[in-house]
Amino acid sequence: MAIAFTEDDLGGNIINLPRRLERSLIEIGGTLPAWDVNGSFLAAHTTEQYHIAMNSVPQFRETRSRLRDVLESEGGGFAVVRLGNVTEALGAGEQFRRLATALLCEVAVPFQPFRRWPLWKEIGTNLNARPGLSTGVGYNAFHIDLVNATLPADYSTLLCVRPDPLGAGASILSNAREAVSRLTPQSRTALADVAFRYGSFFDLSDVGEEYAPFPILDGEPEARGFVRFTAKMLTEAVGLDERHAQAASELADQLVAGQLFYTLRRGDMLIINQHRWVHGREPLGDGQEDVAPEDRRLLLQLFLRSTGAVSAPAAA
Ligand SMILES: O=C(O)CCC(=O)C(=O)O
Ligand SMILES: [Fe+2]
Repeated sequence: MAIAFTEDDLGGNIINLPRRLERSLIEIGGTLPAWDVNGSFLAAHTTEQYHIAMNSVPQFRETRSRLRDVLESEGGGFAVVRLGNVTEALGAGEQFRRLATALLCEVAVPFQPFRRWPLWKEIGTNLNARPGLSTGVGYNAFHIDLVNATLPADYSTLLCVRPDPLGAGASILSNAREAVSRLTPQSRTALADVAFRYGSFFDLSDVGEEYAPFPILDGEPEARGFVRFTAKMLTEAVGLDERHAQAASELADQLVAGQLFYTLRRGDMLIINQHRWVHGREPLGDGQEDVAPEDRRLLLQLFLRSTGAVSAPAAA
């Protein structure tokens, strides 16, 4: 049963904007130009234009330092920026998306690894999709996005346009580094083997190469490496032998033992540092058939690449 954590429980990870800053962002949102992309990355001239606009807001600097700190500091690794009032004023269309993109440019570079989807990829609610998939209505187990790429996105962002009107679908988050530290040395040794697989890989850009099989623990420092994990590999037949399946399942248990819940509200932007935290989703509320499709939960997803991104490990 999901506990809805209050802002006090998640404390430092929730970033509320001062009213004056909200007002300035609403003004700026109306003036930001459309973005251009260069290959799969936001074009340099766009990031520069957005950067100038954001820096013209004196109150923004404090919020930016706090955001960077929450995403990078010891024990940190995810943030919820509360943009509800900004969405209220700008709507959830182009102006709001530009503003959210400009905010994210202050963290890292927005990019579009899936060539066939727009920069902000819609994650709607599809009653016919497999329940555990991103647009499904079921439990979406702990994972990092782009797990089978040698260079997954450094950050994954989920922006809530419409929460589940049935009140469910909380985001789940867990500190993967801490979960790993609670495992036995034997399990950690097994997780460092190049023995795990998940998913298909096609039509992707700037995420390195397909990594199959991959190690869950890559032995890299936290800033560079990943806990390359998806609990979905445990429920889908991927030919794991017993020792590796056991170690992966112990990690999944530890992730659940340390999990946090947060139900995104309209305008909430969840940013996850994928080097440290895994994420997922609780099931949506029962009875989605009775909710009009245009009222069902809708998120927008965007990926970020840290500047000075490191080179990808060579896939075996
Ligand atoms: O629906 C959600 O809240 C999460 C979706 C997700 O993690 C994904 O699509 O990768
Ligand atoms: Fe995800």
